[in-house]
Amino acid sequence: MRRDPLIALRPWETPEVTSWGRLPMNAVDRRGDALSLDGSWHFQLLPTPHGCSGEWTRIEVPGAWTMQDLGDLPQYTNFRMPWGEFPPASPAANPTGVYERSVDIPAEWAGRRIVLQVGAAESVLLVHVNGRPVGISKDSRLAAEFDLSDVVRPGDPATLRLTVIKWSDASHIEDQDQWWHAGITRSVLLYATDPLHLADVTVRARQDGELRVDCQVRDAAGALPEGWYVTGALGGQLLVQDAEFDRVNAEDMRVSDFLGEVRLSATVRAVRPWTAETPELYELTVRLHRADGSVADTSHHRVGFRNVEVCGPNLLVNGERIFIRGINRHDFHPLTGRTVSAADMRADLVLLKRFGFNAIRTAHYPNDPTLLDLADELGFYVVDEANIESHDHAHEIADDPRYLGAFVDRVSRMVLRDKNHPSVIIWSLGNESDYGANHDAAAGWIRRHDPTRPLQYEGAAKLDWAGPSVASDIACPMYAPIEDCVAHALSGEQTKPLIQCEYSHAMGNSNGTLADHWAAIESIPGLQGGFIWEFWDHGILQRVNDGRPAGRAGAGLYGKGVAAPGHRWAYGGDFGDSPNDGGFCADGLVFPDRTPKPAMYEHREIAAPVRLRYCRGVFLVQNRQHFRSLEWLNAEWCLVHEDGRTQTAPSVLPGVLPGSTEAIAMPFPLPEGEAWLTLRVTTARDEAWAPRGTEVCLPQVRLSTGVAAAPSHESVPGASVEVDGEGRLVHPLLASPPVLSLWRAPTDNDEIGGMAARWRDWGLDALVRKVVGVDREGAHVTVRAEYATGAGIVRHEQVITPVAGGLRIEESAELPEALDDVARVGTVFETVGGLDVLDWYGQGPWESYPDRSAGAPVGHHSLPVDELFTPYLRPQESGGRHGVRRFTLSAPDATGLAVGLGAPSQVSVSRYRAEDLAAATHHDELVPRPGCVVHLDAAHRGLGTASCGPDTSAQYLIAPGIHRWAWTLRVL
Ligand code: IPT
Repeated sequence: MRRDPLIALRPWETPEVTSWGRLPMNAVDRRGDALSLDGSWHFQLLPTPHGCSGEWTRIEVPGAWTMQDLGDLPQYTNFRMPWGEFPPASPAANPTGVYERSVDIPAEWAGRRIVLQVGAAESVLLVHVNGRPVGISKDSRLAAEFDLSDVVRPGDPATLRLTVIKWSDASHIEDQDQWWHAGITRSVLLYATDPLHLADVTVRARQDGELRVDCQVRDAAGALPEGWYVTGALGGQLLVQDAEFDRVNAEDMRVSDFLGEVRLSATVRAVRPWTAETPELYELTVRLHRADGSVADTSHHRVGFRNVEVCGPNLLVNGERIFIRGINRHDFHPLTGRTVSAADMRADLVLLKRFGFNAIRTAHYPNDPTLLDLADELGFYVVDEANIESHDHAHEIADDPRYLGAFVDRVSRMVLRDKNHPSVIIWSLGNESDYGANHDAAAGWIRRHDPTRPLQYEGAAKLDWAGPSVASDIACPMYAPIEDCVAHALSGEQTKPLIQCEYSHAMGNSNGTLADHWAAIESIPGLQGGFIWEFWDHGILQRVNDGRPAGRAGAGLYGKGVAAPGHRWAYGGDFGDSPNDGGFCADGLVFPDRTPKPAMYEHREIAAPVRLRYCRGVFLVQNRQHFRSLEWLNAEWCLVHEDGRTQTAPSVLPGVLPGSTEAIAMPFPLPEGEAWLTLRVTTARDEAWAPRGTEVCLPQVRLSTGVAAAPSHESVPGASVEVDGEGRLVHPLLASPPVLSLWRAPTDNDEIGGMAARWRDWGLDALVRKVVGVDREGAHVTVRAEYATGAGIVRHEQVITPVAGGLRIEESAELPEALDDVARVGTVFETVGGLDVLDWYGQGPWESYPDRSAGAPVGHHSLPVDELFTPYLRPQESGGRHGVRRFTLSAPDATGLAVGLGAPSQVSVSRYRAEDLAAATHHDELVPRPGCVVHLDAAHRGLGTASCGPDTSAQYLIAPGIHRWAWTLRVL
C-alpha cells in the first residue's frame, strides 16, 4: 500500500479534495437493473491508512465495522470531537478498513459502460479495482459512482478493494450528535449502461398539471452520435419535445457535441395534485433512443404534481398554508448502527403516519434514498438536509476557504440526487455549523439550480428571524420558547414562516407543554409548526457479559421497548468510549426497537384530523386537514359515565370541508352528572400505512349536567384507626404506611435542567420524618409530622377517620416559601404483594403528566401493574397517570384495595421506589419489588423539556404554601 497514489495524496487531511474520479451525482435510479454486491466481503482493519496488511476476516456489507465485533467500537459524543486535532487534521491512530471481494463481470456487459456505486462510506472512500486506483469520495451519506469500463473486462473476474478511512478532515464537518461509526453503511452495486446514456433527468411537475422533464444525455465514447432523441410517457400520455428547447435539431450555438439537452413537457388534465394528505403519484418513463429508434437507456420516475412557495410569513403547499407536524429522523438501527433496510424505513414512516406526523427533517444528512421514495408514496413533507455539521469548530470552518468546496459539493450533490421527489419541499444547508461564506456559496448554487423550492438554514436564520438572508427563507429556530414565537408572530415584523427545525426534546420522560405549543401554532397566523427532536432513542443492543454490540445476531432479542435478559440498550460510555456524552443520544419518541413512547399518543391527539367540541348543547366536528374530506375515516361514539357504565354507538362523520366545522348529532340523551364523550376515529378503508379500522385519534369532550352527588364520608361509630408509635397507619394491605413525598426519580429534564440538583441540595430525595404529635379525638387520629429540608421545615398533617368500608385520610402539607419548585406534593405508600392489576377511572390508558395530558382520554382503564411502567433507557420517573379519580389494585381472586381521590390526581403505581429508579443507570439493573409503590399526588410538577430547551411553564410548577388533599382507602 505504501506506494499507492491514493494514500500518497493523504486525502484524509485535505479538505480541498472532496473526490477524485467520481461521476457526477444524478437522479437516474439504477438500482432496479443492478448487480448487488451486498453480502459477505473479505475485510481487514488496519491501525492507520498506512498500515501494513493484517489478518483477513469477513464483514457484512452494508455494515459499519464498529457494529460487527471487529475490534473498533462505537463512540457517542454530542458535539465535541472525539479527539483533539484541529481541522483539517485527524488523529494518527486512524482505523482503516479494507473491504475486498471478487466479482464476475457479466460477459454480456461487453461494450457497455460499467459503473460501481458505493451507497455510503464513512468517512473517506478509496477505490481500487484489479490493483488500479480508481477514485476517492467523501460525504459519508451520499453514494459515490465510478466508471470501471476501462479497468474491468466483461467475462472475467475483477477484484474490488474499497478502503475506508475512519477519521479525516471530513469528520470535522460530520460532527453530528450521534454515535461515531465507520465503514460501508449502504448498499454497493454494479450496473451497466449503453455508452449512450441518460446522465440526468430533472422533473418539474406543478399543481396545475404542467410537467417539464429536462434530460441530459452523454456518450461515454465522447462525442454524441448523430440522430439520438428522447421520448417520455406519463402513464398513457406522451410527452412532447419542447420546441423552445429543441437544441438538437435547431441551428443553435448552444448545441454541444458532447452534452445533449432535451426538454420534454406535457399538460396533464384534471391532475390529482400531490400533498402529504393525498400522495398521488404518476409513473413517468423517459427513453433515450438511437437514430434507428432502438432504446439506449430508460429511466423511471414517480411524479407528484405540487407547488411549494414562501409567501410572506406563510409556507404554502398548493396555495394552502399547511401545518408542519414534523419530526427529526436519523438513519438508525439498534443492531447495525446506521444501516437501515427498506422494510425498516417503511416501518418508521408507517408509525409516524399512524401518530399524526406529516413532515420529516432528515437530521442531519441526506437519508438513505429509499426514505424519500417512501415519503413520496406515503405522504410526508421533507426538509432534506445536507451532511454538514461542524459543531465543535463551527465558527472556524464556516469561513474556512479550504472547506468551501466541501460545502458546495455536499449541498449540490444532495440536490442533484433528490430534486425529483415531490416530498422534498425545503432544502437545508446542514445543522449547527455557525454561519459563513461557505454557506452562502452553497445557497447560491441551490438558488440557481433549483428555484422551485425554498431553503433553510438555522445557523443563518437564528441571528435575525426577520432579516433578509441568502441562506434561509424560513425562520427555523431550535428550542425557542413558545412565548418568543408568539411574540415574534404578533410583533408585526415577521417576514418569513416560523417553523422550528427542532423543538420539544424527547429525552426520557419528556415533551411537556407540546399541547401548549400547538394551541399557539393553531391560533396565531405566522406560526406553522416544527420538527420534534427526535424520532429515535439511539440505544445500541449490547450484550451485558462482554459489552459488545449484539449486531445482527441480536435480531428479535428485544420487544416492548426492552432488551432481552443478558442485553441492554447501550448509550454513550457503555462501550468504554471516552470522551462520551452519556444518555443524550436517547432522546427520541420511540425506543430503539421502535416501540412508541407515551408522548407519541400526545402527539397523535394534537395532530388529530378530527376535532370535537361541545358548545351549548351542540356537538361540533371540525376537519383539521388541509386538503381532504373526512370520508376516509369512520367513527364510533363512546359515552363514559362516572359510575363505570360505558355506552357505544356507531357514527357517521359529516362531510366537512378541510378547515370547516359542522354540527353532529350525539345518539345518547345527555347524561346526569359528569360524563365523557369520545369519538373513536378509525380508518374507513385500507391505507398504505394502516389497515382499515386502525385507530387515528380519540377526541373527547366533558359533559357535565347538574352536580354529581358528593360521596358521603360519614364516620363509623365504634370503628378505630390503628397507628404505630410513630403515628404511621397500620393496615393489613399496606407493607409500608402512607407518608409525605416531595420527590420523584429525576427525569432527564430534571437532571440536565438543574432541578434534580436543587432537590438533592434541599434533601428531598431522603426526607426524614419527625413525628411531632399523634392525637386521638373520637374516631379520628390526627398525626403531625415535620420534615427538615435545606429550604426550611415542611409541616405535614394527616387526619385519619374510619368510614364505611375503610378509612378517609385528609392531608395537608405546608411548604416554606423557599421550597418553590418541588417534584410533587402527595402521599406514597406500598402494598403487600399479589395486587397485580390496576383498574382506574381517569386519564389513560397510557402514561400522562400534567403538562402532557392532552392525548389520554378519561375512561375506565385496566392494566397489569407491570405494564404501567415506561422503560426509559435511563430509569426515571415513569408510568404516571393524570386526572385519576379512583382506582383499585387487585389480586386474581378480586381481593385488594380501593382508593378514592377527593380531586383528580396524578397517580403512579409501580414496582419501584423513586430511589430504586434514581440509583439505576440502565433498565436491566432494576429489580422489581413484590408489592406496589403507590403515589397519590395532590400536585405533580410538569415534565417540560429542559434537557434541551425550555422548562415547563409556570402553570405546571408547584407553588409553596399549603396543599390539601383527601383520599379514601377501602378493602375489596
Ligand atoms: C441540537 C442538535 O441540532 C441536535 O443534533 C441534537 O444535538 C439536539 O440539539 C439535542 O439533542 S443542537 C443544541 C445545541 C441545541
